[in-house]
Parts: sequence; C-alpha cells; structure tokens
Amino acid sequence: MVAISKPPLEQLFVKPCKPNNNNSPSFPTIPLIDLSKSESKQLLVKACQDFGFFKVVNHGVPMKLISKLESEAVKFFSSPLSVKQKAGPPNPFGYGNKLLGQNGDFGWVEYLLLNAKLDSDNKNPTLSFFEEHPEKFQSLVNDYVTAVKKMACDILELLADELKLQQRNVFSKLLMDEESDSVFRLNYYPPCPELQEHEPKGRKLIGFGEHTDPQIISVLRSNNTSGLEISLRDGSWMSVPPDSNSFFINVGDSLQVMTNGRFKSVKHRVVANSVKSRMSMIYFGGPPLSEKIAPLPSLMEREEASLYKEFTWFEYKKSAFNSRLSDNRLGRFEKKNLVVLS
Ligand code: GA4
Repeated sequence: MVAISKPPLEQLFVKPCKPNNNNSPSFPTIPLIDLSKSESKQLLVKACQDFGFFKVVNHGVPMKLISKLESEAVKFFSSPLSVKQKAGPPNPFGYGNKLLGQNGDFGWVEYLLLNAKLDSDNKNPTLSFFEEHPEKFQSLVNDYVTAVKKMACDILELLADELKLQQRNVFSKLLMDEESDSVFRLNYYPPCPELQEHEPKGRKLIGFGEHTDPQIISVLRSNNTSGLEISLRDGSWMSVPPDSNSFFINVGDSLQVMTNGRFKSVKHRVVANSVKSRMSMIYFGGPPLSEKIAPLPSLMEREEASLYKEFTWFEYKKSAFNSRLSDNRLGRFEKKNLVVLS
C-alpha cells in the first residue's frame, strides 16, 4: 500500500508563469455562443478550433434544477467528514479530499465522483449520507445529467453539421449509447484564508492542477466564484470570469483525435480563492469502453495523414488513469509522421 501524506500548503502553489495583459485590446475573450441563434454552428466550430473552450447561453437547462442540485451538493460538502466518507474513497467513484487520481496529484479541493449512467444498478457509492431523502439526490443527479447530456449532444450535432459530416450523430451517438462511459463530478473548493498573505505577491494556490479532459466533451457549471483558467496558445493562462447562468464547454482529448487535431482539447486548471468557496458540477461525456477512437475518415482531406494511432476508449482511459494530471496523455498515441521533402 502506498502511504500518501497530507501535502503541505507550500507544495500547492503554482509555479509563476509569464503574465498576460488582460487589458490589451488584442487579448482574446472567451467565445460566447447563443444556442438559440442560427449562426451558432459556425461559431461553435471556430471556438473548438481556436480555443477548445466556449461559453453557452440559452442552453435549455432549467435554472431551478441547477440550483436544487447545487444546494444539495453544498449540504453534502458542509457535512462532517465522517458523513462524507460514507461515500467511500474514489475508486474510481466516491468522495475525495485533496488527493486527485491515484498518482500523487494534490489540490485544494473536495469532490464527489459519480457514474453518470442513469440506471439504478450503477456503481455509484451509496448516497446514504443524504439522510432525509437519499433517493432525492440520486434523482436530481439523474435529471441534471439527462439535461446537460442533451445539451452536449445538441452541440455535438451542430458541430458535425458544420463539419459537413454525413452522419450528424457521429459524435453524439457515443454519449447516447447505453454503454457510454460518462462521469459526473462535483468539485468544492473551500476558501483558503492563509492564501491572503501570498496574494499581494501574486502567488496562486492550486485547486485542481492543469490537465486536459480525456473524454469527448465536458460541460461545466459553477457558482459565481472565479478560479477556472484556460491555457492559451502562447502558454499564458487566462482567467475565465465565472457565470452561474451559463455553461462552459471543453473539447476533450477524444474529440481532438476524432477531428484529427482540428478541435483542440483545452488545457485548464482551477486556482483557489482566499475568501469565497467555489462549487462546480461537471459532466464528462465519454464513449463506450469498446469504442475505437481514431480520426474520422469522412473528415480527412485527400492525402491528409492521420495524426493519431487508433485506440479503444478502454485503452486510453487505462493509460489516462495511470498518468499524472499534467502529463501529455495523447503523446503516446501520436503518429510520428515523416515529412519527405523533395
Ligand atoms: C480529468 C477529468 C475528470 O475529472 C476525470 C479525472 C481523473 C480523476 O480525477 O480520477 C484523472 C484526470 C481526469 C486525468 C488523469 C488522471 C485521471 C485524475 C488523474 C490524475 C474523472 C477523468 O476522467 O480524467
């Protein structure tokens, strides 16, 4: 058994990186997409190519459902540790505190990882800690997952349309499949008062370390506390202004592969706040374990070389879960194409 000690706060500070100038007129802004508008398709494709990240409004997910689930989640994270631990250690589903994954990554975060499969027979930890209404929480999660999955599928179909793919459900069918390997995550970032001493010097404490998501698409909703940052092409980090009425969408590694690198799986992280807590709820839409992931032949131009070796989602997931958060997980699946210069 590997004994993992608690991380001293010092280890959770992020390495300083080059500052970016958020006030400069050339500084990019997060693409904002109104899903009720007909021009959303083009904007979606552009956002996936330029950033692998965007914000959506008019998403159709009822605000009442979002706030009900959020308040149940707040109740859960405010419970005594002994109550939260009833959900079991994340293996892979369960309650976790500071330790992320199995390979020694830490962050200033508590979380609950759940199977997003909606049948009653799934492998979720017992949700008995919701003493009064245990089934209420499960049914809220189910309703919420159903709604965000529908939105994710609508977005994936608009993308397939705009890419002129014959089958507009080529991506969405992977999430709709009964065997879809999707995950639902609640992240609670408690305030860290000690951080106040470090903030004037510009030091940031890591909540969730930098990483890309291995799945196809991720749908994130948070309360109004800042913390999420995305990595820009020049290597700088851009802080994403929070917006509790909208959803933020990430392209995952698998969608990057299926589009042969046209869409970018965005590197992102969360930094802790010294005064306010941050709560986020994320649906990670993944394919069935047996699904073969490779660039779509119908998307490839004549003579275009595939940038990736084919793999099953099972193979990729296994390799991802053996990696550290910041590893370049796609690296070992990249093809080393030789360019012959004549
Ligand atoms: C990142 C996206 C999802 O949160 C997650 C994470 C998973 C975990 O927390 O167990 C991983 C991480 C995520 C990628 C690398 C591995 C696995 C932690 C980690 C160090 C649930 C997922 O699918 O991959």
